[in-house]
Amino acid sequence: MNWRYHLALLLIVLFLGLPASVSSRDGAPPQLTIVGGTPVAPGDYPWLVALLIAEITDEAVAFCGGALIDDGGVFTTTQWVLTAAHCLIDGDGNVADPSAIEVLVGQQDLTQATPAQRRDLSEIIVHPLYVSAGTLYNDVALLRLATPVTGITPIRIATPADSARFAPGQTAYIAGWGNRLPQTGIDLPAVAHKAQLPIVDLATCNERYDGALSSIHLCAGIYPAGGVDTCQGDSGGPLMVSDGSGGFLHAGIVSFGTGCGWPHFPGVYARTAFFADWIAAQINGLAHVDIWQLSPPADESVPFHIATAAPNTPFTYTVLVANSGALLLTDAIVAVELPSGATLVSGSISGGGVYDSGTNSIFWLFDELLPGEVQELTYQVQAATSVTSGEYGVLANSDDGLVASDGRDPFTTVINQPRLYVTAFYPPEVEVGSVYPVAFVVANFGQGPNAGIANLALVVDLPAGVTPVAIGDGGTQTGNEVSWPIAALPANDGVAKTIFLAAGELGDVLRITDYGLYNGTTPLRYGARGVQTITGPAINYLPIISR
Ligand code: 4AZ
Repeated sequence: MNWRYHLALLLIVLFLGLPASVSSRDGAPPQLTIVGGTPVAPGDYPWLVALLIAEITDEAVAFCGGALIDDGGVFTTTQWVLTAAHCLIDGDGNVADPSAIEVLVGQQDLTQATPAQRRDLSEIIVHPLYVSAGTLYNDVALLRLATPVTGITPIRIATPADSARFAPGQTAYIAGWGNRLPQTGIDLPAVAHKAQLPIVDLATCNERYDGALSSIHLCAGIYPAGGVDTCQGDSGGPLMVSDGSGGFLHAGIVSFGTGCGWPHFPGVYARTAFFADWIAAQINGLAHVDIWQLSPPADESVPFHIATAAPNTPFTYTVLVANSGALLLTDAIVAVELPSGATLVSGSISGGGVYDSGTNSIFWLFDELLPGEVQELTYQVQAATSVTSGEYGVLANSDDGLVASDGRDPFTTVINQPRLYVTAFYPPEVEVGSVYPVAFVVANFGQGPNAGIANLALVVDLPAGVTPVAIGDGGTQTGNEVSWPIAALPANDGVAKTIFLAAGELGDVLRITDYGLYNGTTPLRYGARGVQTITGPAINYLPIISR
């Protein structure tokens, strides 16, 4: 039995049979949110569209947003909507049928939608490397309308050359039909809402998303205060920035976030500029190729982005190669340099790849890659200390000539070092008058003899006015901070630290968004998600009276 199993048992025990008591409350007042927005007026963002459930024809029911994008031809005519992949894919990975979706164009008010504004789709194109693994990666899709829209201004998509326009601190604009009251329920407006907020530095944002984000993501929010954000229902819609001459650029696609408008957790967007050439390839029917190398954890209970290994012990690299364009690719060459310090495990290369010691690289050749085809290639290496992926890339031939990709951010596998992860478990709703636990779980996913760590403290900032009924596991409270010393956390181990809080009154919201691990006063790792509990009604059981 490993510690994760113990943890699961512990959590089950925690949420059963708790003593009930009544005590005072303190919850944040609900905020109006897109989160924090105001109604869109006609003409504000003419390119803003809603994705509608096609089979509901007596009203316009929006489930996501999107944007009409410039196709490079006549500016006021386009057939293309840019949106998020996760709007179109169900939990089993099935892509929606185009006939199930309509796009509402030129109308910010769902109650005023006319049949002529409800447009059919002819095609859905989802990025072939879309991954949903806690964090969303490559959350990008295009919708081709059955007939072009004319007379509506589309938005131009940002390219890497525009990067100063969506640099940290720049003002961005968001709009959509998403939830305005995520703290306490669902309030989906009929009229789209809009707001403005700054772009947040990726490294700062990544502190709160546990390092899972990369340069294919973009964050926006008021940091650390929160209060303005996109939310459920805004997904797929545009994050816009100034183009410097009175217009807008499409800089991000609403993708995900922890909560909506929460302190410390900016909203996360797919970075449009990263996908600009992929988008252009779909619109123009061009060749395109993608490659992405990852070192996923062997154990499925470990978050996808955490890659650790023990010293001199084999672990697997996965290389995803996609024909992400519209044309057949031939004679594709995939080259992956081994990380410096790593040695190849003999016989571990999949799919006919060949190791060349002169270049310390593995090469795979493919006679043909069909449009949409994804090849998953693997090999194993081992190393004494942490390694970062070497150069990798793919080159292929097409009717457009050669196409190439250098892949994504390099990926580090942590070897023989601690890799800390902090998260929280809590009931989403609690009964009025009850006492309930919030368990903060600290895990060290590091592997190897030197991967343990000592002298940690878990520190939880409680919202003003919250007084724990009890603090378990040796924690102490000073002001609004509860802290637990953790003398040592061995490799591949974890602990839970629990506070017991009192539910307030019906509709109260309690949210803890700032907790993390410290070494002295140095923050090592912040909590990977926030805590939010909502107080529900107490259930009163009538006594059974026997006659
Ligand atoms: C969503 O689930 C979602 N706060 C969209 C945006 C954000 C969170 C969730 C950002 O569609």
